[in-house]
Amino acid sequence: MKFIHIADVHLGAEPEAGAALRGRRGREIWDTFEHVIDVCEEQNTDLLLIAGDLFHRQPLLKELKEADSMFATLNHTKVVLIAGNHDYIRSDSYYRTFRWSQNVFPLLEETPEYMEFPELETAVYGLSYHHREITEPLYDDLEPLGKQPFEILLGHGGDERHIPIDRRKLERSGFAYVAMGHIHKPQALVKNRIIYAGALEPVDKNDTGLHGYVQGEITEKGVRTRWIPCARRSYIHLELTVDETDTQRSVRNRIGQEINNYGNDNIYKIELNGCRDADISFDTDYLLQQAAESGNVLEVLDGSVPAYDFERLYRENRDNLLGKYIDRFRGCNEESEEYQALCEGVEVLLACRREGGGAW
Ligand SMILES: [Mn+2]
Repeated sequence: MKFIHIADVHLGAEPEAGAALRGRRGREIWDTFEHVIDVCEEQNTDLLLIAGDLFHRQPLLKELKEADSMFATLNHTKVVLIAGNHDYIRSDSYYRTFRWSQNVFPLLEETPEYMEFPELETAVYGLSYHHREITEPLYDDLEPLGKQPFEILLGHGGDERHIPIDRRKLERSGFAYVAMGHIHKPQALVKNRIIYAGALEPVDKNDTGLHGYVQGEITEKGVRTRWIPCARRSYIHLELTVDETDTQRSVRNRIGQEINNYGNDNIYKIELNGCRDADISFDTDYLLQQAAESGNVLEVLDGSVPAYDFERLYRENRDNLLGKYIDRFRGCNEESEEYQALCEGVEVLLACRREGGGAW
């Protein structure tokens, strides 16, 4: 029995993407979803498992129709899905009345139910969210009923407010495979057995790293899985360490090079750190605007500190507040928070002196 397991597709989301991609990310999520449907068709996949949050919020009727029209193209694959905390079954949800294509089997009850596929010797268990939050550990005592040789649990949650799970209980429960959703970072809780497919496409700037789906096969010998990255773009948090030789121009050029190295299709958050020349300051608006020429950039943050000659500053200011301030930090390690406080304090004191005409 060959399956593909996806989760947290969040159709209908419009993730942050930077000026050049504004309004396009939402479409890309649909395109990647369609790509997975095409893969199911090409590979004759038996089951497509969708572990919740197929939609980003209450699905519109046109969104259900759009998704179902893709499922309807599948000649072989059967689709099983549950609703997660984002697309939970509200009292007025279109999920309640929608008529799916005949190869689609939604498990929309609030309590566990199962769907049997005798021709695949498989049964799939699951339940759907009817509220935004479920704090009871509903999966902890769930056990397969032995209806079919291969029994799968489709689950969504795993944090405190969304069906907390006990990994060991779940491991002992007897399901051949547990297809999890909700945590956007792909990960295996138990190798080949309990897996978070991760968000199909990153939907938030903190969904860094690669995204994709799980391809698996269940035989009498057990389960084998492979994780396939397929997302169109990644969010990358880029840290750039500056030193005393850097200027606005050199940092601009280095950001451009980094974006070229990591890929112009990706979406960046850039943070400067390290010690800059004390006479240089970086204009982050300018750097953001320039970086946008090379790629998709959400923000440029400047966390660099000026590299002061503290000994000289101390000698020149030993009788005033600046000198006394520097003296308090004598001997602190350059990697420490104290050093950070020293740099930032000196920066403020010097700025005050410039603006205030010299007196503290
Ligand atoms: Mn979720």
